[in-house]
Amino acid sequence: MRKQLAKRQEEVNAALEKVFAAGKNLPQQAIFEAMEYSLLAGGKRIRPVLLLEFAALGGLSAEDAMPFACALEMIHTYSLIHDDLPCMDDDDFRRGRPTSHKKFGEALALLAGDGLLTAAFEQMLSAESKAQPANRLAAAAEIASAAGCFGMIGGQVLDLADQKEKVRLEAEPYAAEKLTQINRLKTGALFRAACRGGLLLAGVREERYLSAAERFADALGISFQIQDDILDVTGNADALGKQTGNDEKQGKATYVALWGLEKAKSQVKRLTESALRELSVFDELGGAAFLSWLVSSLSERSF
Ligand code: GRG
Repeated sequence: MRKQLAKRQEEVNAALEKVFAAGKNLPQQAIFEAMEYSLLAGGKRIRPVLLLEFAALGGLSAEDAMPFACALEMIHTYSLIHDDLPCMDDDDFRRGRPTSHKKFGEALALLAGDGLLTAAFEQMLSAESKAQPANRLAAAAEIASAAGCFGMIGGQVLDLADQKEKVRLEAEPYAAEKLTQINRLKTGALFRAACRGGLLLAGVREERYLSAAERFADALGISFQIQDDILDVTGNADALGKQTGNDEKQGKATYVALWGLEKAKSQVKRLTESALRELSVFDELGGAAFLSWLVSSLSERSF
């Protein structure tokens, strides 16, 4: 299973390396350099791997799903670049390197994010793939909606508003609900897009599969975010490729601040079990053994 993940990650990396190859000798090559600097800096490639696996459940090959997997990773990378900017989280390190604005300045970092977002749509609409046009459209619409104001951007807006007001940690049920509402959008939306998008791209339209994929992604997205909060406290900066302790420094409302480490860890376990249960319906499509392994190993990740 670990080998299968490494193989998938390599396939995604190889495809991402090709995306901007044509820009290298153009007068505006600086933007291609900046986009590749963040895109090819590593990263676990979880979202594209999820998309490829859900597409495979619907019988679509990794090759034909790859433009959409790349698009999702490009959207994710744009969000990291913009989230690190001084006007947002103001972070200096990401994926083991100085952040985009530290390396290229704010203006080019902003444009690198814009360029990646735009190129993601170009990938979905024009890259070679045998996926049916109607299925490409359905998957592209799913991903667009997840990345936009009903999804990730909406979550970021709520997060910024809450950082200003400071979520009231003492009122536990209220704060946990609020945090989950934010994270369902900020983190969960791209996970949902990966899982549902992969199925839609493969032409799967049965509601029982699409809704199981959605519940799976919701549970995985929140557990991934809780684990991210835990690692900000207990993780190693070298392994994570970014500074730790940032959440506390910025006084952020996180699951660890709200619950403490032990409860946060038990919630990761509970949500992982829920995610695993949702995969059973996919036995009808040949089974999701690799996805089960992936979800379990993500719950124990240290980076
Ligand atoms: C549109 C500016 C803007 C922001 C959207 C997604 C997001 C909000 C901000 C990114 C920062 C952040 C902490 C998001 C939470 C989701 C998360 C845990 C991101 C890290 O994802 P990984 O661990 O990163 O998959 P790699 O580097 O492995 O791809």
